Amino acid sequence: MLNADEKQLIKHAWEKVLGHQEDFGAEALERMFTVYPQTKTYFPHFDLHHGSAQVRTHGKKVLSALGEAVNHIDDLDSALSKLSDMHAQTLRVDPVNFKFLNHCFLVVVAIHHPGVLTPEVHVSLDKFLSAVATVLTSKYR
Ligand code: ZNH
Repeated sequence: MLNADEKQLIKHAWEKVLGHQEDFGAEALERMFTVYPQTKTYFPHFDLHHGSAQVRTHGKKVLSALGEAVNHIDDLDSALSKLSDMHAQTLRVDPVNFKFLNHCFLVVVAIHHPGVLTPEVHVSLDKFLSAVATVLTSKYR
């Protein structure tokens, strides 16, 4: 999984996300809904138009959860345990969609902080996001 250097790179890169959780989260979601429209089926109860307050609120929740995961990077299983239950038991999001959201989030970081996303940071963040997705889909059956 993630080695000590990669964990440091992630913590450092995350500082660039702090203060922008709502913007970056909403932007990642909006990209996901546009580029992978099948993902919209999980949000029939949301207004998905550009600037939607619901998307902004949800984007902030998702990025705050990711921030918590960064803070507990050595223990993702327990840090994400409740969310993992929720995604497995209630939301039942097809795991492929996590890859879509992760990709969109990386694009958002690249746009806003091109200098931050060196290949080393890119691979570290990619591994981290995959690890989070693995935990969130680990209780599916
Ligand atoms: Zn999810 C919800 C996170 C992915 C879908 N999420 C949610 C929340 C959170 C999250 C935090 C909230 C919870 C509460 O409220 O408590 N997610 C998350 C993360 C991730 C995710 C971190 C990765 C990274 N999701 C996802 C995907 C999808 C989803 C991919 C699809 C596509 N979610 C979802 C839904 C919900 C959630 C549908 C619910 C919403 C509402 O509000 O209704």
